[in-house]
Amino acid sequence: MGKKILVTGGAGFIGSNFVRLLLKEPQIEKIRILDKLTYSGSVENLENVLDNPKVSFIQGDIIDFNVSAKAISNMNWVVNFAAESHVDRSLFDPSPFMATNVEGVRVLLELSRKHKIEKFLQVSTDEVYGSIIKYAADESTPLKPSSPYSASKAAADMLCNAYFVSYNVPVIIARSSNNYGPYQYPEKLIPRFVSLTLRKDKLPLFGNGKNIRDWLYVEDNCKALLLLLQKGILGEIYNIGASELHQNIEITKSMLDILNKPYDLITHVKDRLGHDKRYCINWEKIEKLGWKPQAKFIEKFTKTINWYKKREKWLNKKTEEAEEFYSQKSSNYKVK
Ligand code: NAD
Ligand code: TDX
Repeated sequence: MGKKILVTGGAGFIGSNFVRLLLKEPQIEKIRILDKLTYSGSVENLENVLDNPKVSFIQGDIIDFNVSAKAISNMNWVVNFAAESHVDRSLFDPSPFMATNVEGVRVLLELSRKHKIEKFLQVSTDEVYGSIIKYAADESTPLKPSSPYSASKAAADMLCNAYFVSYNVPVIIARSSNNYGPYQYPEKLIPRFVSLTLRKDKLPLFGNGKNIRDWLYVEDNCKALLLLLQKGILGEIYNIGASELHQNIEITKSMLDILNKPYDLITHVKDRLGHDKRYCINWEKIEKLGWKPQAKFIEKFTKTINWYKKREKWLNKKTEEAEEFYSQKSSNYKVK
């Protein structure tokens, strides 16, 4: 029997790439997407997907119990991508992060319990470990989130564990590193900098630009998530990384090389508050299930940059909105 799957946040960056992967998977009989369509979600991200008869779409908020109940009914699996996902926005106003990323997850867990869902996959992040100056965090490393965003994701992980232990809700947690690839909203480093470069604007590198992230191609992440649904052990946590550790300044210079633009577009600006210096995770646990990232970094990074370059009109439209946040709010963190 095929599986019916609810994908929350399926109109966002990783969610829309995941739905595309599911469409190639014969085991998947039905895909239902629940998405609020916040500023970062868009049905444009689901071009050539929504007309597939396997796919249905509900616009709604995961916090809304009745909407989520309707979305979850008759499903076998739930994958939760729905989240407020941008660190800088969480520093400006944490409240929507607590609402969606914590209370929203509670609603989905409660409904998964009620509807006897077979598997609930929570898409978490390597940011829950905080800055890892040396070595690599494994799944038992204590959580030390630095931003309201990562604190909200850590809280959701704890809630998932509590629902597994207390109510046997069949939860699996995936902690992925920084994804890159198509359909990412241009508030995030790579699409933002491609867009600003094409507009001949300055590239605001936070602080000294030496912060390190582990860059994982989105398709590899999606394959890992699918594998966890198929083979992951209930109640367990799995790190998903690529061991592609690069400083932001290196990423920026490679991007400028690919676009054949000068380095003097780079401008160092005031650092992000609480800016994590380095993320690095050990992903041997998922490797033992039979997953390895396939992407060759420079090849997929170049492909990603060219994907955005070809969609300059779309990128420009999104950039107008994204830059409004940075110009009006980000240097003016709210004190509540
Ligand atoms: P995104 O911002 O592109 O997408 C989030 C999606 O969730 C959007 O479509 C948005 O409309 C939807 N959404 C937001 N609030 C909602 C709500 N209350 N109800 C229903 N839908 C709602 O984010 P992304 O980069 O695709 O991240 C997806 C998930 O992966 C998030 O949970 C994030 O924490 C996690 N993650 C992301 C990365 C990364 O590098 N992008 C890395 C690790 C983990
Ligand atoms: O304009 C910028 N200048 C800059 O120097 C932006 C947008 C970012 N940066 C730096 C900050 C980070 O060190 O680049 C790095 C990457 O920043 P983001 O793209 O904002 O990602 P990050 O904060 O690392 O978080 C991302 O990866 C983990 C996602 O946004 C999260 O949702 C995910 O959990």
